[in-house]
Amino acid sequence: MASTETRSKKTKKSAKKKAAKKSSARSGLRSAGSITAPAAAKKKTAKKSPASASRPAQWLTAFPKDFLWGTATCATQIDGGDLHSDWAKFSQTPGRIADGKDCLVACDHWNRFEDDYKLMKSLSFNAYRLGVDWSRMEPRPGEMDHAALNHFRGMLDSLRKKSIRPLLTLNHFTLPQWWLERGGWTKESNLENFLNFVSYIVENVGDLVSEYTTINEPNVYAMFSYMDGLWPPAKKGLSGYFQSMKVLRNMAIAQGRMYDIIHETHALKGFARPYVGVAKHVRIFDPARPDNRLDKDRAAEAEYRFNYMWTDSIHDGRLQGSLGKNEKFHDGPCWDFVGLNYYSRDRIRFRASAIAHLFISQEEVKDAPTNDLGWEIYPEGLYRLLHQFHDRYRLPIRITENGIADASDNRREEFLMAHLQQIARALNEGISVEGYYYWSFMDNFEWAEGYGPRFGLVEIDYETQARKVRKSAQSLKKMIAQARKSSR
Ligand code: IFM
Repeated sequence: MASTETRSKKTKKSAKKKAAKKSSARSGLRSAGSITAPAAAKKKTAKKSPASASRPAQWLTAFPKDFLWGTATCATQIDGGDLHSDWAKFSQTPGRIADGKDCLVACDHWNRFEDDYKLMKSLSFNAYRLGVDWSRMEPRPGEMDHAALNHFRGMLDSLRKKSIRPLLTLNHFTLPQWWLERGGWTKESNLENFLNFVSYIVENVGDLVSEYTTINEPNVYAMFSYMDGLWPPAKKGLSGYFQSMKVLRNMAIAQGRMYDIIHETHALKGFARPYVGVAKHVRIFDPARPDNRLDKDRAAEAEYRFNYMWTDSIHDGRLQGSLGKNEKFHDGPCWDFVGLNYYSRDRIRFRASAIAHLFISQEEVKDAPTNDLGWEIYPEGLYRLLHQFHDRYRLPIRITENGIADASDNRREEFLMAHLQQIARALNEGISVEGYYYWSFMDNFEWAEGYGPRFGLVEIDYETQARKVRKSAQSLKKMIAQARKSSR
């Protein structure tokens, strides 16, 4: 929650400090990785990275044969060509995007998907989390674009032919501009439009996909769009805060309805049994001053509100915390698996002036490695969160996003290794982790930050649209091969 407050400030600062930070960030990450690595892994990785070792590193044996090795993307961030979304309009508004560029072309993936999927296959991935934009499918209310649907079916079919299992995200921030103008997620009465789109998609592609992440990062959307004014419709202040709670409440209600629609449609149409989760952005919240009572209290509040309030609601089928008064909206849990998007840790400090943020502020990272955006790199956080979510919900877990903005590609291999080691550690302790989807397959449009941050395993030259596989992607390919070779 508090991360937003300092995100844009940190981006600017990190650009200035980037060169100076690079070397310390690298060594810091190395130590973070080895501090948190299982003892056996420490020995193996001390001299040689597992990517270059001839014998598989011990920790890679933790990954089961059927583990899903994937990457993740989002339609708006890579596709291009969708003129009817709120982001098409917002990104063309002067002053909204850091580099002044819009998302109208992005990586032109909509036209280049076949080549991109071939590249994906060549890197050994067997899973892919992708999105479909509602604004592309229903550009005007009630007018479905059947040609766009057929094109999208072609994309799914191409994945199927390559034995890459799709995990489909039904809402990844972007909305049709017409729906936003009706009030978007703030009005419960609007949900009918969204659910019609969901039924349409599931009925028409359910033969090609059976795994869904319904909504991507509900909290991040509510925060950036309604509390911090950084994303459309750019609301903020106290009234924005109250609207953000309505957004989260309506998204939880939508989750219940989507869960039923997907399961019922698949049964009715004789499609494969579906598997439904969410992609939830989760963070570690630690007190900035470990012994300070107020910091500890605010860190616990941030953790509950950001990590758990929404997921507790969809797990119980009752609206919890600021989302409602425990009203029932669904018969029991409305997810089959937990999807975690993990990037970083926030150090939380009590701040009397942060009224609209419930006195929660985020301390700048000074003593730890960071990515190009200034986000702390903290691999052990993934292990801690895997334990917390496992203990709380007892459901299978997928890491639906985890990645690093690293334009130089100097830190990505170590980042991957350090985080995968934390997953191995959890697997060895009996936690069911089914898959890992690196964010992102390719560089892309990073929302209000524009095209600056480079998260991709594949580098994009936006002038020519040329794709170049990064060195770290080849290292990950080797890790996957070794894991497969050695898995139990
Ligand atoms: O690019 C985003 C994505 O859309 C949602 N999760 C975090 C990523 C990196 O910021």
